[in-house]
Amino acid sequence: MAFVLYEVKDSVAVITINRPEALNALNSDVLDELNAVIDGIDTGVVRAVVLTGAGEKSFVAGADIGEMSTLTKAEGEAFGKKGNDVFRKLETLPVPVIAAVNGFALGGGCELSMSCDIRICSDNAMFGQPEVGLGITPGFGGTQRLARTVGVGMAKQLIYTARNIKADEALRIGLVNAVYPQAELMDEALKMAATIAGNAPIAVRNCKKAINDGLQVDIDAALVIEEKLFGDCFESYDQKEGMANFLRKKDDPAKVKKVEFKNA
Ligand code: CO8
Repeated sequence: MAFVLYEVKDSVAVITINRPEALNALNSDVLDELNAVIDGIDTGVVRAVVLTGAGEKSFVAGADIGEMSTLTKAEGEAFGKKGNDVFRKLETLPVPVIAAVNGFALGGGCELSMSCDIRICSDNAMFGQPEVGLGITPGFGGTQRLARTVGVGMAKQLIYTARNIKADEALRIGLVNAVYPQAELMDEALKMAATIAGNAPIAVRNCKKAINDGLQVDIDAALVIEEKLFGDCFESYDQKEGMANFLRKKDDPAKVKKVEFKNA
């Protein structure tokens, strides 16, 4: 693929938006390729995904302004749906996705990062929803996910003012979980992905589903979702071996070992 790179190593996948000459801006071709890459992820093998942008300047500097500039109302709505469908597919991917935000995450770039489970960034990262300065609204989920991520008041302030924020402010408002020097960002993302990949895959997947689905409903319904996904873990090899390992350790600390979870 020309615009999206994909590699898998040791059950961790790395997706790289690869259009550095346009700061990895999302045009239709990039979105189509990202969609195809997500469709191709084998979640029987891949246990965690890292998403980043090519180069050291930009994660994704937004949707492609040139492509959007001549859209009709109907085409604008269709383009918004195209992005929303791809981002929602990423958000509901069964395995966790870590956004390693290595620079600009503006407009559609900020929105793409918010479709990921976890965001970490480099110290040169910049986040923002500059759309109202371009005469449009955030259209790839920003009005919805930013409010859900940093709270309604902060989201409204950022969106209405179109003010971009640096990494330290993104950390302070909870938009990212951690900030690293640029040179360390990918190693840290891969380390976190490896930690996730080393845990019981069915349990990790069920946690993601419980959190995501539970946030869409009231607390009583949410707890039922949790109960079902909790129950679903039982009778698996991973549950039996994970618990047996703990009991063996209690019995004799010399028997301590790292459980090799089998995703079964
Ligand atoms: N779209 C297209 N091209 C872009 C974009 C973009 N979003 N961002 C950067 N580029 C291109 C530039 O045009 C330039 O290309 P060229 O070399 O051919 O002139 C190249 O990338 C490098 O950019 P700059 O020279 O501008 O680099 P600077 O370091 O001077 O500036 C900035 C970097 C500050 C990131 C600047 O490029 C910028 O402001 N970019 C636009 C950021 C922005 O406004 N993003 C939001 C776009 S709107 C959006 O994402 C809406 C999402 C929802 C869509 C819903 C559809 C209906």
